[in-house]
Amino acid sequence: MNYELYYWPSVQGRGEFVRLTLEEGGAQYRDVARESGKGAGIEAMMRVLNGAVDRPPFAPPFLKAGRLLIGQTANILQFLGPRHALAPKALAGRLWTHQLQLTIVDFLVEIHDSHHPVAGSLYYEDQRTEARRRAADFVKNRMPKFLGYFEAVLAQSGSGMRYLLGALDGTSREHGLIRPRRDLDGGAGVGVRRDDPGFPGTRRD
Ligand SMILES: N[C@@H](CCC(=O)N[C@@H](CS)C(=O)NCC(=O)O)C(=O)O
Repeated sequence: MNYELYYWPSVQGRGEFVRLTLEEGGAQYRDVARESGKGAGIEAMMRVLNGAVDRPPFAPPFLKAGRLLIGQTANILQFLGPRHALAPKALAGRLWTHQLQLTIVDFLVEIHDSHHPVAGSLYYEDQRTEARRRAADFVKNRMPKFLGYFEAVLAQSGSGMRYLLGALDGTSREHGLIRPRRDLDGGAGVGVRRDDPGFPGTRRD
């Protein structure tokens, strides 16, 4: 199967969850918006987002897999995981994996919102005062709660604190945790200029 990943080319963002999973699964894929030429680039991605398909996604990332067009990061990972032996096949394990990924997505949103508490369409510099208040609460209450939860899951996974899913090495969900860590280390969201035309909040002045 040749996949087509669509995501904003100038940031890692949520696209990286999908990219890492495809890489780990050894899948062949095109990173369409990062390519240039006919049928590629941001224009190709915007055509899909603007409804040139039957079931348009709301936002990137989205993945074409044959005739399927799949949006929502956790949904894409839920599709890819079992296909590439990166997630359990049994229902209970799949649901648990998906549950963890959805919790990671919640965490990611809160990380993002601590830098953009007023609006995602405004730069961090335009909401610095509110961000300071929000970040203080995030650091005091929310971050320890999320990280404490993931540590507790790691501790009971029987993998020596290495994998949330225990015996399954290198699963797509482990990538889920890598991504927020990069954000917490000062990556996406902290005043980053996202200059892709069409990116929500891209300011032209
Ligand atoms: N819940 C979606 C969120 C997708 C999302 O917010 N994508 C961002 C880039 S990381 C975007 O381009 N959003 C456009 C918008 O919200 O208008 C997911 O997890 O995939």
